[in-house]
Amino acid sequence: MRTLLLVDIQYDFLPGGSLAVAGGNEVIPLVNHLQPQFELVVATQDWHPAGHKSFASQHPGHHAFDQIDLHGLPQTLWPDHCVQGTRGAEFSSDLDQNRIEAIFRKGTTPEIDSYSGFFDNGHRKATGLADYLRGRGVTQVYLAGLAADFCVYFSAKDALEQQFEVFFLEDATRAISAEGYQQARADLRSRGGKVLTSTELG
Ligand code: VGL
Ligand code: ZN
Repeated sequence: MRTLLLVDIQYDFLPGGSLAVAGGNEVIPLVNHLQPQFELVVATQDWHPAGHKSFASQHPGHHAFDQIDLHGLPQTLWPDHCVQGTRGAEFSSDLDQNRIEAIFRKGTTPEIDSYSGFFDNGHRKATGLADYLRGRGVTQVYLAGLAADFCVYFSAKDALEQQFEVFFLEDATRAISAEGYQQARADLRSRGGKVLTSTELG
């Protein structure tokens, strides 16, 4: 049993959003087309309280994309994004949501960031996604969405650690940084993840 995991297809990660990923909008028609090929479609949603500590605005003297130490973890500082209840946190209205059976929110704890749909960045708290997927009989996780080098990558890594077979749908993602994505891609392959394009979907 396989699932399509749609990561963070939210306005703030799309052109015009506060943390826009170049070409992010281009994945939407593709994932809409892919959804009927999966028995189960699940989504993640970045869902930060206002004033989240991953926001550069909470660290005077720092700027967006600076690296800091946050309670012992390396943290990239981001522009304010995906604040609960704002339009930027909503899924794009172009995304077909009718087949999404469950939505897992992340990044809700103010003091810790959460890239993966499975765990926060300190691996302290699970979202319940792994147990949900196992409960549905899923063994294979196909990933798409934004951003390839952050939330899609960290979700894929955790899915591998959780013993799922992982398929990274490369043409259905876009990255924040091209170099960061090349590293992420190599790392996933070294961990046994498969990187493929949607045309190779059987
Ligand atoms: C993401 C940075 C901060 C993502 C979320 O969805 O890739 N990136 N929050
Ligand atoms: Zn975030």
